[in-house]
Amino acid sequence: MSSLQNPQATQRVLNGYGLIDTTFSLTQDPINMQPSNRSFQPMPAWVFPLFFIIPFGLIINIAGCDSPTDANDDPEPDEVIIQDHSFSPSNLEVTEGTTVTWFNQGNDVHTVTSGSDGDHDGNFDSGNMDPGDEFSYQFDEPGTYEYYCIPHVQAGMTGTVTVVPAD
Ligand SMILES: [Cu+2]
Repeated sequence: MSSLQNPQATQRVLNGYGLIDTTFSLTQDPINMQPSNRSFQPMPAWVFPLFFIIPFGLIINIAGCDSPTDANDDPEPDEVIIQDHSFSPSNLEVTEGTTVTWFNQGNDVHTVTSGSDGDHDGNFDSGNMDPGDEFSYQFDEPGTYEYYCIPHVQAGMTGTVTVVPAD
């Protein structure tokens, strides 16, 4: 039988088992067309692990996101959000030994600099923090620690960390 007498068309489809080539005889009634030949092309072996790796990676990403992502998130008890141009909360109370982390979620450069009225007392200084930067400091001694932002201290961008003794 020559191909002229039995013209065929091949359609490659992706179903749940992989790629399947389906060959139709064009001389058949198009309405009742049945596949006359099927060749099975199995899924490559490297595809199968992706079904597990991709969803698992997404779960890890979501679970790992415990730091605040925008200014509307509530800070954790040991976190301060830096906004344009304030610290939130501006007065944070922690127990001794706590490491406090500041997150710059504003659009400007800010600093976390210990002291008051623009006078640095030498305890801690973040240096310039670009948007997205963070700075941590561990408070080992009970007391009241004032700090300010160097560029914006005149605008009242100040904060306090109150460190209380552990029980
Ligand atoms: Cu500032």
